Amino acid sequence: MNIKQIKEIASSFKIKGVPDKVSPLGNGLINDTFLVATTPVEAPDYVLQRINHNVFKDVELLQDNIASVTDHIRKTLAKKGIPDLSRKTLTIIPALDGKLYTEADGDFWRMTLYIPDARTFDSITPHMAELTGKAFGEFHSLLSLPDTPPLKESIPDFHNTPFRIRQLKEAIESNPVGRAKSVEHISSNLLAREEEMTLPFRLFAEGKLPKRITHCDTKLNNILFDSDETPLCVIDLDTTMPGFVLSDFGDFMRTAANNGAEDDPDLSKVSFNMDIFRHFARGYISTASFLTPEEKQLLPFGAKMLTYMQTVRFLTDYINGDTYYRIEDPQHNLRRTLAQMELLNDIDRHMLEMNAFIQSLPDNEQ
Ligand code: GN1
Ligand code: MG
Repeated sequence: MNIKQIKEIASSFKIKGVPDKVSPLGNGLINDTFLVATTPVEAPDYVLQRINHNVFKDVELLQDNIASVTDHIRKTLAKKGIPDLSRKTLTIIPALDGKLYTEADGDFWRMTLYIPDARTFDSITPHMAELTGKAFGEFHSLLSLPDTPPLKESIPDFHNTPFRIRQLKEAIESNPVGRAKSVEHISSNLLAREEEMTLPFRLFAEGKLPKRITHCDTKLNNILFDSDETPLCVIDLDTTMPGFVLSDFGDFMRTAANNGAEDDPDLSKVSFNMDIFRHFARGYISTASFLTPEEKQLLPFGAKMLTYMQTVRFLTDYINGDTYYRIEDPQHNLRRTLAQMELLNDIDRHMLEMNAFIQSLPDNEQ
């Protein structure tokens, strides 16, 4: 794919101005993302993405979901009189034929408006974590309103822990590239925790835990911050679908409260940051007015379950021969697995402390 082709694809969307410069954007593991700068300078810039069709089988459903979410958020914020809406949620740019995506040479592409002077982070301060917690509580509140449109699952069983465990067992069983034996000490450790890690799914089946609309990829680098380091909006809405709020809370903790990197080769750098946890949790609970006592109590468990699930997913991809995540070298998924496992162990050590902190917070400070 060369620059000229990418510019041509950009021109098949309803853009203002003419595509001028194309550069790669972000570091997502699934889609390919480009910033398309336009001339004249007054014309907005755009984010063009090649959708990973291997992962997102139904592009129409995917884009309809995202449009439902962004429309709902925009309308609700507008009713509240909140200004600057094009910085507070993503704006989908339709293709010239009116569709929410376009197809070129068997690939699917989509476009959103680029939000200038905003950025993502790989680590944040406690103060920013508290503001981000508030923003997430608001995001979940907006998507818990009675007029929230129903969403479908863009990836069926995406944050379904029992399903992810089944996938790991299947990978070990079929052992397609002969790696299963070399990681048996890790897989057996993970599989021994099956009962513990599937608790929310049993509670849901018993009617004791609700599903709401959740983002399902609340990693730190999917949050856009304004130039004053306040959170603007959540991006990467691909996996927004019904789920447990503990899952979004937990995925944020997994990434923002890790003192190391998701794939850190130096395990001594990987540890859980309680200060980030406390600030985020305080912010989140202050705006998440819908939380039931069970949902609130399970928030720390979310950090554990999401880190566990990500460890299972990275290990499964390693055993399967790296068919899912973008990798930098053949050991990358193993490195990710080990780093996530290290974090999981440290989260375990902090569970009592986290639970006590959550219980000490008033239900809703609003
Ligand atoms: C993927 O594309 P990205 O980096 O936002 C993945 C998430 C994982 C994450 C791990 C659709 O997200 O579920 O948590 O990598 N997205 C999909 O870094 O599988
Ligand atoms: Mg992303």
